[in-house]
Amino acid sequence: MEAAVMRCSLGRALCGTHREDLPGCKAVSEARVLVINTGGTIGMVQDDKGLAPKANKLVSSLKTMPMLHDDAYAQETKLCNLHEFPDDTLVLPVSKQNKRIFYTILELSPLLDSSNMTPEDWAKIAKKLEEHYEKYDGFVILHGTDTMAYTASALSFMCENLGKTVVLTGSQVPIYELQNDGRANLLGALLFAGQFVIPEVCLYFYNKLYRGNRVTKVDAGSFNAFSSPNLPPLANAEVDITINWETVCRANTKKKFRVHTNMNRNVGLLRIFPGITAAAVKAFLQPPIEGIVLETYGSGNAPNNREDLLEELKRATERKVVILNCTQCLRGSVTTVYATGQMLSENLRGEMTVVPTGAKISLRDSKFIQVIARSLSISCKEELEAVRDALIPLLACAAAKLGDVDALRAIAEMGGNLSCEDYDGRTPLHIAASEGHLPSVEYLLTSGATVYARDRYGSSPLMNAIKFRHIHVINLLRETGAHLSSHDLENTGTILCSLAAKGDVDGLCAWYLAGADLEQTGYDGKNALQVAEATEHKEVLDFLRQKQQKKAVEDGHS
Ligand code: ASN
Repeated sequence: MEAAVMRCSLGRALCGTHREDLPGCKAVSEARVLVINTGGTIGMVQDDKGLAPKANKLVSSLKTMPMLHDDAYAQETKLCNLHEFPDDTLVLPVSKQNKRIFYTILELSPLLDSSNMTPEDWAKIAKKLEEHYEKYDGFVILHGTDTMAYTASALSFMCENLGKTVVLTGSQVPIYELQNDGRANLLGALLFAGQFVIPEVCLYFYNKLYRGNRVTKVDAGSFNAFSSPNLPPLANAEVDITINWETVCRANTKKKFRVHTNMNRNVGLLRIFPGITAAAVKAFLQPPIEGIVLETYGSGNAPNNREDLLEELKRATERKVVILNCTQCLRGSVTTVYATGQMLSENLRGEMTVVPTGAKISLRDSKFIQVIARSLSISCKEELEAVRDALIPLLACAAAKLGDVDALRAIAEMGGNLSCEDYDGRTPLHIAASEGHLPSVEYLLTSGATVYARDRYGSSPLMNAIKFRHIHVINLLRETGAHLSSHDLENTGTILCSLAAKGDVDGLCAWYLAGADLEQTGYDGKNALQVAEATEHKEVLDFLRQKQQKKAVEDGHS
């Protein structure tokens, strides 16, 4: 047992790789997911009044399900004590994509049937996301199906500059029953949250990943309970997982993630129907109502022979009630908006279907793609797209290596996804960060590149910038919300000591700016300052002492 512990810690201290990279182990990368359990049928049991949520039962039950918990591996990790996992952490078997996903279950209290949920509960969930945002790679929210689409939609607007995957899921039948949809839904949600950076609030159900603010519950009696009639799913998980990357909505920002929990409850939904009375509309629009979504016919039509109705709407707008016109149809959209206020006309989180205006650069316009298409005798659109998708990661990574912003822009205009990965899972942002090309990093961040991408070696763009000591890039990535993960931090103490021993101030400074704690100890219990004192590197000593004093002052203030 001792030998096993030693072998693991030594392997970790020496090369900072994952435990399954040790001799005789398969190279596997790791991810951590937080599962926030809010309730819903997935965790319900039958009591004398019917199905009701049952607290403190899910974790112990999941531990008995091999597809959702690899117990043998969990025992081994405990033995090696490599991670400081919170209680209630489970681990999936290694995925097809060679990922090991650890997930921790955070149970809210009380667990709710989602019919009982209110905006206060949405705020509670959003605050949990904010609190744990840096500690996890992705998030799953277990939720009842009845109002899951409402919560998903609300959360999508409450989460600003989201950079990580958030997936809501649940089930129609409790996970404890023999034939249920909970196991597959939870597994699928974990695989998306742990393996892909889809920076949206999504809803996963019956093999499909939907945009949270486009989905609706359509079936009370089928496992295939949700639909997103006006937007194709973001991804399908069947034999293979296919992600519709072009549809994925990105924050395109250099700003950090934040949540908004201040909600206005004085809003309502008014559906027009033949014969609706002006009195009903008037009553609905009375103070304190401040905004309504008006569900009209077809492409935004309402009776034009009903002066009485229009009069009530007009009076309401005069009182500054915001009225948003929305169609009752499942597909298509309205052509005009009655009255818009604040940011209602702006597409904030992909909630609107944007019809492209003006000339659009087509794939065929690209000289480069044309030449390749001709030499490969390609003519149809699908084949052209396949060529583009195969070439773009290489072209974009090459442009990032050169720091060629114009080339990156041209690739984006061709319809290329600048968050694409090369054969090593490296994105253009990884490459630009490694090279220290600040303008390219800046351009990529404002064009949807994610700071949370990890290559096949588990490295993030921030880790690459640290490695090559690109201070400005580190600062910019940090501004955008990049942070060291708990996995990155596992070996930091030893790395800092080794930099101190070598007198490498730039290296120490890079780690410091990236958010590392300079006082972290290495494998032998010493910290970088103690090593610097022993090796007498003056510059390193000055730097570390100065930072130590700064920290003491800050701690004194807090
Ligand atoms: N009533 C349940 C809920 O929404 C329905 C479900 O989860 N299938 O919590």
